[in-house]
Amino acid sequence: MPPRSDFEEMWRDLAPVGRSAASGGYFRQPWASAESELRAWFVSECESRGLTVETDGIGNQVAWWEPACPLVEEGAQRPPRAHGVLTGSHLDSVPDGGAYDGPLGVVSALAAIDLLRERGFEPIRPLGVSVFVEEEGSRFGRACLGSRLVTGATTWDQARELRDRDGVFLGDAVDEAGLDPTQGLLSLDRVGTFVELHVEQGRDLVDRDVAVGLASEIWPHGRWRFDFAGQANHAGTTRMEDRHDPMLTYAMTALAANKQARLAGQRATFGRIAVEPNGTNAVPSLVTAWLDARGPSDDALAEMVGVIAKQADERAGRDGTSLVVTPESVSRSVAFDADLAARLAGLGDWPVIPTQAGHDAGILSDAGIPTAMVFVRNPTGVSHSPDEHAETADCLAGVEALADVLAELARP
Ligand code: HGY
Ligand code: MN
Ligand code: MN
Ligand code: MN
Repeated sequence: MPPRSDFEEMWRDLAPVGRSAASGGYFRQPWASAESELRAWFVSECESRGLTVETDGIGNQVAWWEPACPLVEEGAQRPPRAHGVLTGSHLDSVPDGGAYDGPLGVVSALAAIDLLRERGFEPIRPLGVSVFVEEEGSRFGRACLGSRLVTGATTWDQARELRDRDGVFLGDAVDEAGLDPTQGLLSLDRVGTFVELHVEQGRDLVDRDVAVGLASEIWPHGRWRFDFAGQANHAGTTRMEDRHDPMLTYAMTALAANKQARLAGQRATFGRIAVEPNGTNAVPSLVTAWLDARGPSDDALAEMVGVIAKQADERAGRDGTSLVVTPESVSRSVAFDADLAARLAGLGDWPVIPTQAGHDAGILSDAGIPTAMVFVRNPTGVSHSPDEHAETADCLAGVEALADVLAELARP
């Protein structure tokens, strides 16, 4: 098998597929037409390497490079079950997101396999490349939905009732994408270790002036739905003192959240805001907003969100509005396997740094699979934006590092 095309050619092939027709930015919406093109892109890249792709009932994908002479331990009849090494990331994005968050991990995994083959590497453990769907939770609001379903952290019965902003049920969206959930989900039985390469979403590596790093932990983070209800009314004839305006309660809550996050050295962001009725000359009756909050420990995060919700409730009391807060997809802190991180960091003397971004790697780690993350320098640290970027030289350094990590994990 001749070495496949290089990283840059794959990157050029992928970009137009991921670019959304509407916004021109990167919005790869799970279970929409563009995403089936992404699934087809992944299949073609794998098959051109002689790797057979398995696509599960909701669109998660995995392709394995099977060893010619598999590792069979002393006295055993067959290789141990969980002895495969899996690497990969996601191809979906936030609305108008960046090109690197997700796709860099998938393209680098394929390029790392090319590189290992060029080096004449022969795996004695299966080496897999994976793509999990709906990692961003941009469509159905549940982050890492694909990997949560595969590990059982979320069940299909819980997930199928999720609805997107157009009211489409997840079950229907999956059907419309031509997928069949009854055929089951990817099995991780053979996965001994998982490694996700990702563009850094922050400035730690650029501040250290290094191209590659490993992850020590993922901050706890989550999403809380805030429903502010008031009284719809006329924007002109209703005196200010007679209003019960949920937009005011929301605005004061957003202010309070920003203040609390600054005071606590944490993160708090309101997004995905829906206003009903969303007119210019009507006081709305309902404002729904999702709080994305993140902190250095589970307790600190819970305490900050508690203060924000309490202050929001007090504000609602003053505004004559009401508030319901619903926690959604809260992820506890993830501490990656420290010995594994130290062993892999030693391969290139790479720093081991925390991240405040959630990843499928966190979900697999929570499921008990030894997991590591390789970060590639982001010169500005900007992410979840078309300005997200990584220099090609750093991306290629990431591919080299990932190849070294996979070789280290795949040896006896
Ligand atoms: O939102 C996150 O933390 C990640 O980028 N999915
Ligand atoms: Mn090509
Ligand atoms: Mn992201
Ligand atoms: Mn990501």
